[in-house]
Amino acid sequence: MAYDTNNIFAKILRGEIPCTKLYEDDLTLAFMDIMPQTDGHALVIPKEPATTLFELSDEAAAACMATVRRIGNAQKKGLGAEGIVLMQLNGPEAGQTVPHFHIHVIPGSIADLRKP
Ligand code: DGP
Repeated sequence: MAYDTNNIFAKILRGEIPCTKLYEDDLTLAFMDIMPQTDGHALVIPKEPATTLFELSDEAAAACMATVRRIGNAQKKGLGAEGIVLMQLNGPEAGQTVPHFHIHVIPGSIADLRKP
């Protein structure tokens, strides 16, 4: 699938629309989800233009997981979260709505989610 440079996360990466930024490094950005499933629901995205996991470079995949761990640790420490749910959808058929690879980092339990 060709990467859509006008998707909302590409615009966030370019600074064209705002986000509540949690963390940023050379390869990744973490920010609050605008439609949180639970308090503290965050998203981690790579800076490289990948629509799904299957276009993502190994380097960016590793960097995303390092950032996920950083955010999850902050949720545990700052929010007292005992469980952390990771969710990652690939393709509209899976329910992916924003065509830029992202990992949901959700404090709480799978039972707390409003959508699967
Ligand atoms: P998915 O269904 O996995 O593609 O999740 C996309 C998520 O992106 C969804 O939880 C809502 C979030 N989202 C959509 N638009 C925006 C936005 O403009 N800003 C932020 N921070 N999150 C957004």
